[in-house]
Amino acid sequence: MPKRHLITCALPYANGPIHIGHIAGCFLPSDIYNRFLRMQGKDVLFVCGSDEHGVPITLKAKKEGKTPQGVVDENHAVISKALKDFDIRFDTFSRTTNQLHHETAQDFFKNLYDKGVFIEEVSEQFYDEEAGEFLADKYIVGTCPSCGNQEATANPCEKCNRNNTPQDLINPRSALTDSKPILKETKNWYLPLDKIQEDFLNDWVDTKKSDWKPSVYGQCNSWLKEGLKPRAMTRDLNWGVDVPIKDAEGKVMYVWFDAPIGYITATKEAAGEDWEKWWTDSETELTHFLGKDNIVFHTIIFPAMLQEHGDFILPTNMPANEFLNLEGEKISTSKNHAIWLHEYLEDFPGKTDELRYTLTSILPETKDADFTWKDYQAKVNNELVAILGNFVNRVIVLSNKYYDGIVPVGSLQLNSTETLNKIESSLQSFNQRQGLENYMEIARSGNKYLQETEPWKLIKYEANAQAVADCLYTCIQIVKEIGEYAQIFLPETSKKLLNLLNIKSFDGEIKAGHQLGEASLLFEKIEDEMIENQMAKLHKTKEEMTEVSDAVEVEIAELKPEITYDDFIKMDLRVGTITAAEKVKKADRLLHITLDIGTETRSVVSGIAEHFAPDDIIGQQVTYLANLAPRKLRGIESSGMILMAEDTDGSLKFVAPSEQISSGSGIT
Ligand code: B3M
Ligand code: ZN
Repeated sequence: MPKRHLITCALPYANGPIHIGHIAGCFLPSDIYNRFLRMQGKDVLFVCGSDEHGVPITLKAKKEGKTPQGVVDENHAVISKALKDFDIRFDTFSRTTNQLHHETAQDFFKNLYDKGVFIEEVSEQFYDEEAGEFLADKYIVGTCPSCGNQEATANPCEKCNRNNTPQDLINPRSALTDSKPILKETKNWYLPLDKIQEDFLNDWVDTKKSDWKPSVYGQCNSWLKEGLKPRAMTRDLNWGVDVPIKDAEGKVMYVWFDAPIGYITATKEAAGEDWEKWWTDSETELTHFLGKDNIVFHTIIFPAMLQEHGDFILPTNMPANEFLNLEGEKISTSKNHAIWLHEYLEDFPGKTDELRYTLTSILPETKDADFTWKDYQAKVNNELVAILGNFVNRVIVLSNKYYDGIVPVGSLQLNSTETLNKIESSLQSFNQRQGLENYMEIARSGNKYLQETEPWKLIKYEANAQAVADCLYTCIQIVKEIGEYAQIFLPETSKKLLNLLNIKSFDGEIKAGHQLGEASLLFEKIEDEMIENQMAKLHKTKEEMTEVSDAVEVEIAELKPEITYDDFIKMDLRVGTITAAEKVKKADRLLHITLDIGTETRSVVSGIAEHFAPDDIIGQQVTYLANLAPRKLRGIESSGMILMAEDTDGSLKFVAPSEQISSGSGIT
């Protein structure tokens, strides 16, 4: 049994706010584990912070005309507020731009350097002479040798996905000055992972096979099988932690070197002088929570660093989660296909437990999972409201009715020890979804017991008085257990239950004679409208993104590349006549049009609602592209496309035959 537990949650990268994918990946699982251990009276420290270095932040700053510090200040504020409002209960939420962190990371680096751990290696890197700076890979733009994309950066080409090194790019340019970079020699410090693998990692990882999740062990093992290579721990960059050795002016640490040291910094912040025992005493159990994209750093690189340092303990476990999708699609920050935590909190005030519940019930523990708003609504309405909330409410209402809210003298008729044990063993083995299932079992069995006992029938006969008292006494104890274990899964609800039961803590039984609090509902139903609004919000951002790209195409008046006659005749262009039109609900730009094309009628959704009133265009003849693949817009099937001409002022005109002709006439 470890004496104490240090829990870390992967540091969110401060280049943007956090979304439900991050929450399901590590924030919620780590918070649940923390609450669980604390409830068991364990000595726990739970730390996190913002990860504020690295190239993406400098790029974002450049793009937005801000300083990197400005970018991370803004994001740190949004992230830390949202996590706090969401009841994620860190002991400290630090940041890697803090002075203390720079010192901690530098001490660490210096320790390895003094021991001669690093290999120094000179290599040729691109250098921008105008800016006087070495260029990180992401700062080098050029033409992709495979697809000709002129704006390709190193790493996967955005158009064709080819994995380009900076040297692969044709005509490389600097993203800083647009000038042509030269190759210049530079020295960097490498962690000899190949050697550390031989000396330590192979054996250490081998001992973890039965403890780590198969996905974590498997990923780690496949890296080891491939054979590790030395990895540079320094970068030629001016944003990060300065490398504290001479010879290294103008260099900073690799962001993945300093970021995990952030866990140590955060511990120092939380525990003060007492920090060392959390990192050096072998009786501390260190558990890292993270998403699957961070596995290699937590199973290989950070343990290698810790091992080489020598003073610190190694992690025991790192139960990484898979990814969460949204409405069947990958969450995408760039496409804004996401539910941002700070926005959820604004749109659903007081409903943190509703989101915690839904996300816990679908945590991507063993495979990717999917969040849908419909599912959220169903889980809240059919489970939180109908099962948990309903049971608690019935118990309080009946107690008030029969006993004026005073706990009757009764004996316990139902024992939930087995269920409680199940919750604990599930949580102990990081099966949190299962743990939540087990938790709901308390309320389910309470409901069932109440339904079967039917105190409302028993109460009619004086002879049943004790049976009614036993029933309500039992149910009140069950409500208490629901409240107690809500501290792990539904923290706001647990606070409400303290009030409902009029108690200060969940310790011990609720004794006969105790006065309960006033009845009030724990959860409200989620109405269809709230869900529709959220769906519309998701669609709207998507449409806006498409509009932006459309708009760019209109502005570029350049001729498009030549096509062949064969290309042209692939298009089935014909005349159509509009026979009906109506506005699409909650979409300002869209009209749903019925089009007669001679052989049949077609349903077309067209983005012209801001230009034409539905009634004015009935009978209008149009040019129609009939063989464009159909798609759904706002749930309405849209086949083909009505072609429009756009004037320089942005107004739209139909492209129509000069005189009325038969619907379906071909255009050639
Ligand atoms: N910042 C998570 C990410 O943004 C990364 C975690 C660091 S944990 C030391 O991918
Ligand atoms: Zn390409």
